[in-house]
Amino acid sequence: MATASGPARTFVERFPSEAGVIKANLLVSFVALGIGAFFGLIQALHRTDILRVIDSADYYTMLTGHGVLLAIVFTIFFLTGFFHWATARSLDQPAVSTLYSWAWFGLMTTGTVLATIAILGGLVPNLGISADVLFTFYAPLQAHPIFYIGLAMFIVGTWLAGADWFLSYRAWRSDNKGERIPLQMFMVLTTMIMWYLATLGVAVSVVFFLIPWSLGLIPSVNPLLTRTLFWYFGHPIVYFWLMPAYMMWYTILPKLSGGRLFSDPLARVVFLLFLLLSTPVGIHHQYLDPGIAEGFKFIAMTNTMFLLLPSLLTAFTAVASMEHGARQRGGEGYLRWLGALPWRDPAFTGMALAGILFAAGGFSGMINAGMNINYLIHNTLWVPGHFHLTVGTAVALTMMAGSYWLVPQLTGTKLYSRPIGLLQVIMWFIGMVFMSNAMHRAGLAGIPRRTAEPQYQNFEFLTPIGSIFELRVQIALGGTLLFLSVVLFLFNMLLTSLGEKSDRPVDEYLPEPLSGPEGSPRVLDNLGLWTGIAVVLVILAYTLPLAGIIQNGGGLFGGGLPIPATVSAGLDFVTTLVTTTVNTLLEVAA
Ligand code: HEM
Ligand SMILES: [Cu+2]
Repeated sequence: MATASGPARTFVERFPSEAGVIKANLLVSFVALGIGAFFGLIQALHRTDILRVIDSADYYTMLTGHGVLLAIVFTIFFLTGFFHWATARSLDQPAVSTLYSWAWFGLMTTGTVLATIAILGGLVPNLGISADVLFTFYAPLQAHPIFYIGLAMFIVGTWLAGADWFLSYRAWRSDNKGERIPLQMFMVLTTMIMWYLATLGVAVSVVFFLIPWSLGLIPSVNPLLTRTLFWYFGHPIVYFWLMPAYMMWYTILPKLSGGRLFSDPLARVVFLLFLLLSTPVGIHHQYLDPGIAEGFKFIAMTNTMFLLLPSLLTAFTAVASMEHGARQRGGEGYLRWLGALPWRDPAFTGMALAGILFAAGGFSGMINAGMNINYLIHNTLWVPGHFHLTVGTAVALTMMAGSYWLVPQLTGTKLYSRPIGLLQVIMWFIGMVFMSNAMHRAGLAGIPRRTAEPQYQNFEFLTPIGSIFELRVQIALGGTLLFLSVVLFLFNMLLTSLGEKSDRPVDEYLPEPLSGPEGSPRVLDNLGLWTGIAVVLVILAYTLPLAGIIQNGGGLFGGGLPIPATVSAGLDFVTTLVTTTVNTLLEVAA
């Protein structure tokens, strides 16, 4: 880590080639944000029947574009840019090969362009290309092969990006034997290990089932299998979104507040818990799926509740670090210190507001996670209400806020306008309070998600308080504010990057934590060990459900196609192995 006496030069001066790669990643991310937000506005106005500019038949095309461009492209390109920055910065060393960095960026971008062409092709019926499969893309919905191929390229690109950071780490390690892994690097590495583990599921689904099926090489797939493989990846991707945001809350927010991170070892423990617990919980998205035994759903629920722990630890640490900062700035009292925080700084305020809405999202998430109350809100508008607070705000708003501090380091120019930045983050907060609160309430009234026409003939939705019309207006109003907020953000970023060079565009220095890694057990840095445990947990959580889905659900390819003998024998072997191990463990424990 750079120290107070350390290099005063800006990031772009020290690492010009890395800065180039990072800027390219952020550019793709922000373009996706702009297009995705525009689609979001169209949807919000359409399904509330306030303004209709598209045909209802095109709604799924928009919704797929919105989900893919925002939840996959915007977030992940931001992550790859941000992690590239964090790796170079925290190791204080350039990447091993700039050409290699451009190669993974190129692969990810090409994949994204292919998938986007497939999606937008849906708007031009004569083209014969479409991908109206939503961002969850499991069967039985089917897309044009170039959608899946693009997706596969994108994912392989992220794997190569991860390898870039591991190689940097290895180079650093050979010069720094025995030292603790710098905190940001530690966060990058644990996140990527989780990602490698999680993307295996989706890679198998895309390469072995969806691509051959969309090319007509196999006549059918087992829909429940592709769903399960999707959700095997679909829950951990939530942490792939959240980890960069957490990294900002742990390593940047304390500095913006005027203080220092409360505890470095606690941050490490949190990231390790995410590595261990993110993957063996995906079945909690499938509480209503027939074909998965209730017992497995119950196990997924229990694991999910454990997963709350690291998020609560994060909330505690973030608030403690902010309080420390406020007291450094002269804040006093039980709560009066809040007034001493730098509320005029859009980077700080955006992150703080994102944290507040994240807490609300955490509460609605607990409802989703409970196996029985989930039935109440399953597939209703409650669910988008929930995740616009989490990925749509905790992550998206933190990323935008972080950009106000990060981008000047890459362009060497000052932020174009702090007041516009401040207005932007506040607008996002207000817009989201309207949209998400109304979506939650609409969900409780039973209004379904994922439809252009959320009304049934001869049936009226009822709300205990307020009216359905009022909810529709709130969703439309909130959506409009959110869209305008994105416009302001992009405008500010564009003018920042076109601005004049400055010697010191932003204060880049990150202070050391109050409690450093020295006193913490070294086993925390033993990534091999933690990876091993994570793999075991995944095997325990998934072998039996997957075996059941394949053997009782019409085979690997559905439609009663025979399971290849080798696969079947392998499955039998692993199933027996897991059952015997679990039984032995239970006997030993009893
Ligand atoms: C301009 C701001 C935004 C607006 C107006 C907006 C609006 C909407 C609306 C109305 C829906 C529900 C559609 C339906 O179920 O019929 C939706 C779904 C969704 N939104 Fe947003 N949203 C915005 C920003 C975001 C952001 C920043 C993210 C993530 C980073 C996001 C991710 C999603 C996802 C994943 C879905 C679900 C798509 C599906 O069901 O397949 N949205 N959005
Ligand atoms: Cu989940």
